[in-house]
Amino acid sequence: MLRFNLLLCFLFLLPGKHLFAQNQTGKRYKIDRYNSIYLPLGEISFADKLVQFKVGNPPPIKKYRDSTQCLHEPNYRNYQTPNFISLGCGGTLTVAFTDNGFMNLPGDDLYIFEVGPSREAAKIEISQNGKEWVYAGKIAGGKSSIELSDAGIDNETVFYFLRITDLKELCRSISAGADIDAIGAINSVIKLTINADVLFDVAKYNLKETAKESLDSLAKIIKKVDKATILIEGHTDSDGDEISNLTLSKNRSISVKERLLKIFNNYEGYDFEVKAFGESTPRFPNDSDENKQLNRRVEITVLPPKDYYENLINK
Ligand SMILES: [Ca+2]
Ligand SMILES: [Ca+2]
Repeated sequence: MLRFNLLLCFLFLLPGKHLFAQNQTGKRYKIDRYNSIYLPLGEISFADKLVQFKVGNPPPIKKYRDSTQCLHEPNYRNYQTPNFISLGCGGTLTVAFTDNGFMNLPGDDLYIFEVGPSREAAKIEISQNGKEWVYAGKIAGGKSSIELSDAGIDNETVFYFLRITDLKELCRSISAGADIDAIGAINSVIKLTINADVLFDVAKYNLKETAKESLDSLAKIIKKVDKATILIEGHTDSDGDEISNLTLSKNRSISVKERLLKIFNNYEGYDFEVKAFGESTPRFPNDSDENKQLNRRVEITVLPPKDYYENLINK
């Protein structure tokens, strides 16, 4: 046991370039006997919480009705082993992503691990908040990937909820309805927003002493992935003039980047991008102190690494 602890200490002391023993976040998952799909942010990319399951009619037999079987990484073995959930004819499954979100980025954005001998059709809808839903596409005839551009989804919104509705194509089998093993977001992201007041004094861009703690805990979340583009976006409220707000948000974003670089000890798996918005993109109207405080913020988005997209283009 002591030796094990010593080893752990040693791992933590390794210099930044070896923040991770090896790059391994991005993972390839089998989708059938011959094919696989690569998820650039790996394990976190899957839906991890069941929101609601409304079994269809007729329903599947009982052993195929365990709704938690659609969560986390895929683990389908064969049709006899109930490692998946059958929706039943017209059934609906709603899930949430808790340690990641997803968005429309280049290439396919979602992959539904629909399993079993027959590939049933299903409608996919997505939501930011679990209340308002937008149509995202359809899986049918063995096509299980979703390109959000095809449904006219913008490339800024981060979504956290997904709903699958069986389209009643195959209703008679013992596993009636679409059979879902896992729900993966190819274009997974981790979006973190910090209130600027936590990090900076009014009109200043050097980090407060107390900011370090917040950025340390933020860094821990980022470290769930070992290779990524980290986008840092600074925003202010509307007090003061536009140009100085733009400069302030830029300088603040750079301060955050520099601090993160230091925490990560210049680890080379992360590429940083900084964008300044000043007061141009408030989240709320700047009409109360409370709203202004919410508008003063730094948004950090962890995105799949650049080389993933370069490989997509070269394909
Ligand atoms: Ca997840
Ligand atoms: Ca896309």
